[in-house]
Amino acid sequence: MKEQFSQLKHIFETKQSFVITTHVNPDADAIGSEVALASFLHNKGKQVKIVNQSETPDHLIFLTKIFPVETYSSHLDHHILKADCFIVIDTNSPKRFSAFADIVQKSKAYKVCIDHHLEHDQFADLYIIDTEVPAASELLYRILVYVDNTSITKPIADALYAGIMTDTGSFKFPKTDSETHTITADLLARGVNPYEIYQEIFENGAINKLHLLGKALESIEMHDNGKISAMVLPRSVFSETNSSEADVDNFTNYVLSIKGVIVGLVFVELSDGVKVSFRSKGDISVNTLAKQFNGGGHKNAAGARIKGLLLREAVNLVIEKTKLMLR
Ligand SMILES: [Mn+2]
Repeated sequence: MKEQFSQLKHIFETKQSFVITTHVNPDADAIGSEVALASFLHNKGKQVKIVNQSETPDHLIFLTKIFPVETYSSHLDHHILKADCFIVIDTNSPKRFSAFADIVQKSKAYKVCIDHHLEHDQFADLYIIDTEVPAASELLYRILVYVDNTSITKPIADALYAGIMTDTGSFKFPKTDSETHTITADLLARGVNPYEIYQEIFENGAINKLHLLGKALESIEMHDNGKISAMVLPRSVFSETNSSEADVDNFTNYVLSIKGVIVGLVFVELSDGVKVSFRSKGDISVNTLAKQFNGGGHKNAAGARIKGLLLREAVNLVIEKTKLMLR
């Protein structure tokens, strides 16, 4: 890993203009690591742009005060095409920024991928991937410390903390280790106020999101003698509660909260298919399950998008495959 770190340090020193992106429907780890990296490079006198496929969700807009985030439209193509360096963070597949993946491919920019997910696509010149870290923000922290330990300002620390806190499920998911806490301690020493970040992310919700949650909890079904739970959200619940797919954020926690459940599934009907989130406890790997549906992710958390099936058909199929896997 030190080899890649030193290569990236060289890139930071020699390139002038950077474009940074992340995955569709970005979470706090995605936006947090983007704005931390952008701010770091900007403070080094670099030209930096963050361009995302999706809009920033409301509860993460506070992070864009650290560094602005632009939503992709074709007028940004020339920026992407002429950048010296293109950095993808918190995803390793151009499919997850498909709106401008072809422009990125055309661009002669040096391409870097910084991520913590399994099985990356071939598109970058430099991969810095550690699937053992719970958050891309934690990996980015290690990179920034390596490049210039003194340049992690309070706003950068805030952004990294937001990413680590949320991707570890508030420091409880299996990959949270002493290293995570050591890093978090250092971020606090740099001025992060945990309650401030918590408040921004978790105490700024809208009532419609709670109404959506109510309907989502009611929808939970149990299968395979209580080993599998499934939350099923048809499009109608979003119009009924005046909410959107982006509001489904942390609902996966609830399907796993049930005693005896080892695989939790969340199904969201999209305009062009069904989004499935897979979660598991302990040694059960849902990544292999997600792969059967052209998805992927981590051992205990993965996702896929199923096209060409109605919601109920997708639910039945995934539950069948999950039962088979558990057999
Ligand atoms: Mn992440």
